[in-house]
Amino acid sequence: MAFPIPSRQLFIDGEWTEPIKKNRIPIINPATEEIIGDIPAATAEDVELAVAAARRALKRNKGEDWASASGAHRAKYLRAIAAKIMERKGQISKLEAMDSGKPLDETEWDIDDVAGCFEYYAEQAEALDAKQKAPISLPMDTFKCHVLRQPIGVVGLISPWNYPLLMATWKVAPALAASCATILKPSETASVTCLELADVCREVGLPPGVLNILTGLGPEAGAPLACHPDVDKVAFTGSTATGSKIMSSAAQMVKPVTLELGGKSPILVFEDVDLDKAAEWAAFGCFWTNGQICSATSRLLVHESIAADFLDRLLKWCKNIKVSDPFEDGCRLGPVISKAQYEKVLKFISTAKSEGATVLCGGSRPEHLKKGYFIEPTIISDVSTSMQIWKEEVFGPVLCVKTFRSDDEAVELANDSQYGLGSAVLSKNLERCEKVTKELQAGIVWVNCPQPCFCQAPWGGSKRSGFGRELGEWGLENYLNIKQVTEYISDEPW
Ligand code: TXE
Repeated sequence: MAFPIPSRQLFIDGEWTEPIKKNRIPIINPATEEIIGDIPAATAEDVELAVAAARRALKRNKGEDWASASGAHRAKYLRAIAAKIMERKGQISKLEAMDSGKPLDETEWDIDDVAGCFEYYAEQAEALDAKQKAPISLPMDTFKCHVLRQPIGVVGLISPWNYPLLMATWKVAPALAASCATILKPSETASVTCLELADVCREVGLPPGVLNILTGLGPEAGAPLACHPDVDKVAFTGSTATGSKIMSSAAQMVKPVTLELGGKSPILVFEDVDLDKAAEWAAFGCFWTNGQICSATSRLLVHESIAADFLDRLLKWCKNIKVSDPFEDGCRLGPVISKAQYEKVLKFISTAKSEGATVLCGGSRPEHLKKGYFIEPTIISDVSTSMQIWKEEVFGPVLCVKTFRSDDEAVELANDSQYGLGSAVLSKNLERCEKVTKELQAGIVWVNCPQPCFCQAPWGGSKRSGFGRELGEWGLENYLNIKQVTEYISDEPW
């Protein structure tokens, strides 16, 4: 489907700004492999301008600057952004589908979630006003104490391509709610809708410099942003390898970071489940968004006694998943994001085969699709814990399967991972679910479902999946400095 891609520039200090080096990066539609436009490529020089603009925004118009604006004031902007996004939902969700290859109805839901997240953080900004100066009770009545929650300052927000606008929003909305001035660096692989967010902010009159958006390559635009001495905090979502680099450069300046990195999340299917429902959940948990979700439940652990019946049903489910152009009715799986990702996923599958695993379904491009980075939903069995497919994040529609005999073995296999982001437990026995939940090494445990995500609840991982939590009130705390204020209130000498 042809849909015009607006030609945009960088967004710095409230203005469209041509990158100093004038470079641009082509946009490739992953469903057709065609170049459909381009985005500006920022470099360190543009980062300088954006950081300076953000710094000015914090201090602009003494008394009315962004850093000390009330939460109620900021909430008005956040709500206006949400409303404008909903007004432009049709256009933005189509752009997202073309840029990322996600099915159109998925991108429509994503855009609803984007608006919902801005709305939610409007409420959080208002609630922050009420929390300011809340007294802390002390054991001595000669002192009075309260806490001030103040913006951390200028923040660098580096986001990935799998939910291009939503992942950016998970950072931008709480940072603005906290009164920070922001510089967003979206992924070069899918930046189109983040530039539309810039346009939305321009239309609603967000003060200049409060949100700057720099598209560009990771090493050229992301790295100078992350290690800029005038950036007070970095929030990053992406690969563990890049997260580690960001953490190293932040460590030089003792700069706070939050890192939301990769995953290899397990889904545990116990013997007492309803087989059909559980099969549907397992398919959804791994193949939703093409498995390109950090929390994709891509390791299926199923009780040995039901494994054969369960896999039968799961294979039937997979045959019903429609792989097609994202704009086709009923599409459930579009292409993966890029040629590089396509080749990477196929390489994972061929390595699994060469290591002795069995491909039960999928494993390649569907025959009816001659162009585009499409891969059939793939299920791999005969997997051992030493195989690459068991250990490493694929970030594609590939599910690997192992069986277990006892609850303890299931938990042990589930925790056998360098990652600790998501996990799901399917069982009718809620006592067991509670016990297993406590034992799983993960930031998120879903019981009798995988993948639901609500902006009110904390999101983040442990181990090599990173640290810090996004969303909910935790997401807001990421962008606040907590200042203790203690006053001596007695007339008596101390
Ligand atoms: O990630 P990168 P890529 C995983 C997934 C995927 C793999 C590679 O397994 O296959 O990572 O994807 C910016 N300094 N996830 O290459 O490089 C980059 O421009 C500062 C999991 O896209 O980590 C982009 O904006 N920034 C994940 C962002 O970092 C740098 C989502 C992420 O890109 C940089 C995406 C640098 N040196 C991929 N280098 C999840 N957790 O959801 C790159 N960037």
